[in-house]
Amino acid sequence: MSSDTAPSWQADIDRLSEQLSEAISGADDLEALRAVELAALGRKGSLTALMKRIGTLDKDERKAFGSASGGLRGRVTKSLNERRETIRRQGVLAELSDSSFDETVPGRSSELGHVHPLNRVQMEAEDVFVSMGFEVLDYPEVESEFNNFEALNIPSWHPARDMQDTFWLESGQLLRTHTSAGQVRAMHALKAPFRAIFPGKVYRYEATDASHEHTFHQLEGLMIDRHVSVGHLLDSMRTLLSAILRREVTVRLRPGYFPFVEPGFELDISCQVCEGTGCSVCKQSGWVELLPCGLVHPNVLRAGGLDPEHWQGWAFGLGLSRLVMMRYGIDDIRLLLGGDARFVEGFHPGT
Ligand code: FA5
Repeated sequence: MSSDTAPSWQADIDRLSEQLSEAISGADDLEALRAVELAALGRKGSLTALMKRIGTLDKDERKAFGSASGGLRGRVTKSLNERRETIRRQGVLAELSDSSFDETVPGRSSELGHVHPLNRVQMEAEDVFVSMGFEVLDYPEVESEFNNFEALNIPSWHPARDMQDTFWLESGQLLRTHTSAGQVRAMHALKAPFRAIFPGKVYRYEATDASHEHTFHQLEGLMIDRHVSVGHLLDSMRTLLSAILRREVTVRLRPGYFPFVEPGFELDISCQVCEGTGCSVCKQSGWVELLPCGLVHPNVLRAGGLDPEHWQGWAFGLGLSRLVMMRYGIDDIRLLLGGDARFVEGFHPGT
């Protein structure tokens, strides 16, 4: 464009283009280049300021100015990127030519992680239940007193509260003591009939030993339908245990009391750590308490908004941490969440 026809801003664009291209090629390291970039394209940069001039121009000049200044911005961005790449490459070459650099030293390989055995067993249990038509739900660990106790037929005066003391928050909420706290949540969230499991971490204020932790995992199962039976319940338990333990195990069923089921049962399995002969995990009894269950109490159905005249349910609360111990023959529950990486490393994919 000849100088007599060139618009007044063209000279400014040309001048800035020249200045910036010199500054970019003169930047010797990444820090200097970043300073050039900011001085040109930052909020108060020279090119940013130039581009803002579009607002002061006549309508018919704006298109030409926009295209010229936009073109300059594109070229500057490209040059900045190319220069950055060149500086990086020069840095690598300089390192390689350093006489103290020994390319024969083996590199550091990164370790392959392991899925924690708790997560592995949980995922497998989820697959088993999903194959039987269950939904998998996830509920909060910080719960209301209502969901954890009252809705489950455990009012504040009930002695069953003493069996599950926990950590209370100043807000009056608590760390859930069992996954059963999700039962009324599920009844309100899903339309009956439904079947669902909700696995997760639970907390209790309790002295620890080989089979008791203050923080452990459970997996709750809940089935609501017009007619359910203990037979359905036991069959689901059997399907789960044979899938996870991959061997025939002896189980026993005995009556168990939980205010939120009627009737209630305890399903124990023969201790897989000592094969029933007696050890610290089973407290020398040969049996491990694993799976309390029962038919949902009418008061709980009511708390979940269901009419016990029309709906029935069964529920179980699997001690997932103990199931993991039985699967792998782990003789102390405290190893599971102890945080020692060597423990997790012992469980290879596929075990
Ligand atoms: C309950 O938590 C009931 N919510 C279970 C239930 C659900 C009953 C639905 C009926 C219907 P319990 O406190 O027994 O029950 O715990 C259930 C299982 O969690 C136990 O069988 C045991 O396997 C495991 N468990 C209990 N306390 C601990 C602990 N401190 N450490 C590790 N596992 C535990």
